[in-house]
Amino acid sequence: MAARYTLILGTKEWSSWSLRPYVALRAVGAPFAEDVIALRRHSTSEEVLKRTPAGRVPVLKIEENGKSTIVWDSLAICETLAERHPEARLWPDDSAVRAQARSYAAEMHSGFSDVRDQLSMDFARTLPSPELRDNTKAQIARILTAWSEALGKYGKDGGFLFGHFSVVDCMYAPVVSRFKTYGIEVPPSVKTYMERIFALPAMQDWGKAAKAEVEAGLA
Ligand SMILES: N[C@@H](CCC(=O)N[C@@H](CS)C(=O)NCC(=O)O)C(=O)O
Repeated sequence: MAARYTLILGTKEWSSWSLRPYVALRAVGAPFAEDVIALRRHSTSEEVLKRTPAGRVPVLKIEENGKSTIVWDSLAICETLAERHPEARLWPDDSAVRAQARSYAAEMHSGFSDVRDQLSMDFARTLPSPELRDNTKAQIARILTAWSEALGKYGKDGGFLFGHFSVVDCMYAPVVSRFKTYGIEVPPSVKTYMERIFALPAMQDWGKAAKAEVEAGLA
């Protein structure tokens, strides 16, 4: 019997980390349930801790053969999905290219703290850019260089960072949203890439849900 997946997420308007495995799961095409926890509430940490001792979302619950497993951390979830669904080709086939792709994903996962801090994800909103610190500007420049290089080298066949849609696109999807929200200037090739990401049904659906949260006063 197929595994039952439940993705435990934070408020979609804000939860940049949750967006990554969401777009990965949608790319895999397996059905999944959602359990959305309201962030920035008194109850948030208690609710998250009920589901994972790590105290952070996202979490993927996998129920299979009478057993239930949880996977926490956005990159660990993307890795797990890539391994369980090789047909989705969430990592490039070629091992040297895959090593590059892993480097891009890891660079995002462990870095760009000023971008995260100053340009926090607010998916359905358009906001004025704050006065950017030098570190933030340098990190934006690095992201734009990395994207342009990947698109130039690997993007031709498919238009995503490594051509075919991959974990790297999942890891950077929240940055695509941040750049749009705050009107960050990007070169034309990156603009086209951002439009391609926004056109994904997964991003469209996430956007509708985020807008509904904003309209309901939940975010
Ligand atoms: N490294 C983690 C970071 C996850 C993280 O920081 N999640 C935030 C929400 S986006 C969280 O769970 N916050 C819990 C809280 O605010 O109590 C990952 O990539 O999954």
